Parts: sequence; C-alpha cells; structure tokens
Amino acid sequence: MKSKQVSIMIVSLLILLMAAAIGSAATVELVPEKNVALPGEVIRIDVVVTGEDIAGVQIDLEGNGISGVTEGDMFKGLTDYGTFFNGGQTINGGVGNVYGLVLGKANFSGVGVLASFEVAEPNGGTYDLNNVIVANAKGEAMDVQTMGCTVVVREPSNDVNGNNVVDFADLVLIGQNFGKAGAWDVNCDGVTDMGDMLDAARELAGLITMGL
Ligand SMILES: [Ca+2]
Ligand SMILES: [Ca+2]
Repeated sequence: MKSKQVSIMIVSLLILLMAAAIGSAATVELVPEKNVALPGEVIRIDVVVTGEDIAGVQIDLEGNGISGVTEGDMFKGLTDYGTFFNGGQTINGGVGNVYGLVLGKANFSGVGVLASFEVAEPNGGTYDLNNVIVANAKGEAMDVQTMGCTVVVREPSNDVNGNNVVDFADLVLIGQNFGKAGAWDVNCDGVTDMGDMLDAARELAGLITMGL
C-alpha cells in the first residue's frame, strides 16, 4: 500500500475517533457575566451546557455569596415540552442538587444555559461545579467535562500597573490590552475599551480622580 493511502486512512480514522469522542461527551461550564465586579455588585453566573441528546442535567455549585437561581433556556427552548427545574438548596459552601430535565420524549442538543445564579461576594472568589450528571434519554450518565470560574472584586482604578500613580504607562497598557478583561478594564464593565482610555486620560489630565 502506498504511503499516501496509509496517511489518508490514518487521518480518516482519527476524524472518526474524534467525531465519536465529541458525540458522546458533554461539557458543563460556569460563565460569569464579567470576571471583575465592583464591591457590592450582583453579577450573574450561567451554567452553560454543551452536548448532544441531553435529557437532564444536575449540578452542585460551590462558592460564596450565591443569592438566587433561575432556570436557563436549554430545556425551556424545547417549546412543545414542559420542564422540571429544581433550584437546589444551600449546602456548606454553595448550593446543591440543582437540576433540570425535560417532560416528554425530547432532548437537547447544542449549547444552552441550565441555570443562572446571582452572586454577590464582597471578596470575589472561585466558583466550581461538583456532582455533575448529564443524562441521556435512557437516564444514562454521559462523559462530562466541567470548568469553573473566578470572579475578582475591586474598586475602579486608572492605575492599571498598580504603582500608585496614573501616568502615560497606564494609558499604554490600556491600549495594549484593548478588548480584554482584566486590570486594564478600569471601570470594571467587563471589557477594556475607549471608555477606560478616556477615564485614564481624564485622570492623567488632572480632570478626575478615581480609586487612588
Ligand atoms: Ca500606574
Ligand atoms: Ca471598561
């Protein structure tokens, strides 16, 4: 057999194996509305589920300052069917036994939100998933990968490099990190953009003072 044919066969086999792996697995991920919050601010953390032929999902959410939960759109989007959603109960360090499932012979494929939590933790912190079960229509648990998130709480500040002075270096760093989240997002709205640049430029010009 020619080496080119062998290569094509190997590539085809790999694609088939990857497709099988993707088809049988689900991911459950915590996606915060923003990674940096202001002190006292309530932010939303979505439990985002990705997968094929999902009939029910159960999770525990570990983390501080969880103040509320609502059902997401993943099963509600199956418009001809009802859903059964349980917002869970407070456990040590979080909320346990949160689940949603579809009522009827239907299932969910794609990317959807199981639940949205409201979080107000003055010190920020890490949020993790535990006891995650993603079940198919037979009630069988699927392979699942999970991912937590971190929320940082801080005061707005134009001193992005933390050297206690607002100067041209801070403006350059804001410019170099346009579009990102992080310390360069001086007004803590989730993205570094012209609003942050103008805040820092105004403070550099002595027109305002923020956070220092
Ligand atoms: Ca600085
Ligand atoms: Ca911003």
